[in-house]
Amino acid sequence: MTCGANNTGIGGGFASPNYPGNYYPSLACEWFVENLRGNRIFVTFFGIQTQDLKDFVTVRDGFDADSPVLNQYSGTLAEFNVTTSGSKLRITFTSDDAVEDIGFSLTWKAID
Ligand SMILES: [Ca+2]
Repeated sequence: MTCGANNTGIGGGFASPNYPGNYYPSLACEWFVENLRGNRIFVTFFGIQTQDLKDFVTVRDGFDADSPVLNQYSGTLAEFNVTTSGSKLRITFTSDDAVEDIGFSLTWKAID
């Protein structure tokens, strides 16, 4: 199942499919976030819960599939923040074919 969205502007939010219910198996989601004024992007993850070492949230510092990985997350994490170095962000969420959890929810905003 594909999912995800393009996000532009000064702020917003999104979550894994079906949040706060469990996400679905075999996901390949891609969210793109861009601040068109060129400001950096500050992201707040309200925790992450995925099947450890099977289902991953990957945050890239740019739009490309090979943009530098800021971090890759799996398992259970408490709330935390991530800040980009530029004005573009790509977040990928992938799940394998069994065992789901609630996934993640986040907000983002442009910062000076
Ligand atoms: Ca899984």
